[in-house]
Amino acid sequence: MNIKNYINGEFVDPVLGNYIDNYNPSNGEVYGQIPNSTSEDVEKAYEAAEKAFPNWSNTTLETRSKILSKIADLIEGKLHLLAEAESKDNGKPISLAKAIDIPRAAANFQFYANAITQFSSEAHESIGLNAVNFTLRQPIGVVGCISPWNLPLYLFTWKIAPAIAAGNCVVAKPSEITPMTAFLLGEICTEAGLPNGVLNIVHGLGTTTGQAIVAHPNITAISFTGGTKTGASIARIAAPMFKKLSLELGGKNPNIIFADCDYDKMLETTVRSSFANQGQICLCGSRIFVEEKIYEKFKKDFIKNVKQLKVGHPSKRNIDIGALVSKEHLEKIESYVEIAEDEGGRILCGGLEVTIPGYENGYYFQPTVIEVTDNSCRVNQEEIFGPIVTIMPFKTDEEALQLANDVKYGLSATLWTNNLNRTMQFSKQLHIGIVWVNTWMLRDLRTPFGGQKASGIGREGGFEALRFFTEPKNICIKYE
Ligand code: TXE
Repeated sequence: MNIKNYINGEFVDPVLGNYIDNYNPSNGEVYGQIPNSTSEDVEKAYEAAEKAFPNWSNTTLETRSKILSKIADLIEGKLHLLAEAESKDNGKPISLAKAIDIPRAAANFQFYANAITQFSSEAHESIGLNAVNFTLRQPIGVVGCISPWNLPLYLFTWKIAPAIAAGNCVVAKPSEITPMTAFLLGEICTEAGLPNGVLNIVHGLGTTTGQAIVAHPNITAISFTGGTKTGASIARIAAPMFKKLSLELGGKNPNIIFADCDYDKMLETTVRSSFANQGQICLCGSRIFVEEKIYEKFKKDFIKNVKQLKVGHPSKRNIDIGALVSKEHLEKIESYVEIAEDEGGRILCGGLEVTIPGYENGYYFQPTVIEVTDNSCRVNQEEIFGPIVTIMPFKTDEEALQLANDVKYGLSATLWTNNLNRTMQFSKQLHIGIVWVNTWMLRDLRTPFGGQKASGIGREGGFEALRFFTEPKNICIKYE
């Protein structure tokens, strides 16, 4: 199936007529083409957005809210279609797309349909000076949203929903590796009555289409989720242009397990937090640190459970792990097994490609557990972003905290303990954006979402995203 750009409410070919192949990771075959848009297409998208902005930014909150709700309903109504498209494009189990990705995309729109009606600004009376200040929170104008391949519609809509709820018009680009559900979203937005030009979707490579969005002089805010290196290159272009930036980047998250935890719950959740979505979630706990007292027991039980995970074709019902997103990514994952071995890591299970009969050219890999003895090794310091986790023992709270923080990333951490003092000490001293205690990836959309250090700048979620997508202006009125 061939995809087109969605500009001004219409599906259009790219101006220069260039296309790139779209692969199905489950069998390695090309199953469609997508535009490789250039700055000419981005310009057209920008013009449509700019034209739509005066009306959309003056549309009542009630009307905006109704349209966003309608988009949410339509996404829910197309659950099966969208889940199938996501699974085919990305390689993730269809059951996962149905249970998580697509419902969450609907929830993103529903959440911001509600949130925008509750968003308010502040007033400050300057007592004794006969003046009153109030803050106008105005939409920015035309904003850029760029998203990755791991949770395609989920993360695409996580940016678009607050951007349009706040009254902006958007030029958005999904990952070229997983463009399909973004393409389908265009039709849904038209059906929901979103005015033409409010959302424009351009497809293409990061270095052409993505860069053209970032470098566009009049797209003055960029919300990006993706790799840390890409984030840095975006910042290099955007910073001298003084653009507002939200960068949601990689993670190398610690999963810290103490002997006093609820063991069974921890074990089950740790299997999930290690390998959900083939380990391709920036929040996966890829460095597992276990208190020495229970280390050997954990190692045995964890490996037993991991070995039971079934790798298979994403459309099959009884599988836990689908295909990796691309051949390049599969090769990257494989290279890390070699790196680990060279550095003295012990492969406790997995480590090999999997061949699925009938789908021999698909990108399948075993869930892999590596025992390491030194946190400074590359498999513990670099984001692998696949079905590979490391395990390592620790003795004291201080040591665990030091290991957890000793990495350039700072996105999330999971802590397993029933000790309240320890919970508070770790929560305060971890250099990260999100701490989960005795759970993983439990999301409340009102909470601030994002990381510290090389995991990015800015926060998404709740009112944080509405603050990002608005410009605060102080008005000071003096009276007599
Ligand atoms: O991400 P990229 P990739 C990490 C993970 C993964 C690595 C690379 O470690 O292995 O990043 O993945 C667009 N200007 N994460 O290559 O390249 C690109 O087209 C503007 C973590 O897919 O960062 C896509 O739409 N845009 C992550 C988006 O940026 C550019 C999720 C992300 O692509 C661009 C995914 C440029 N110069 C990968 N270059 C997470 N934190 O969730 C690329 N893009």
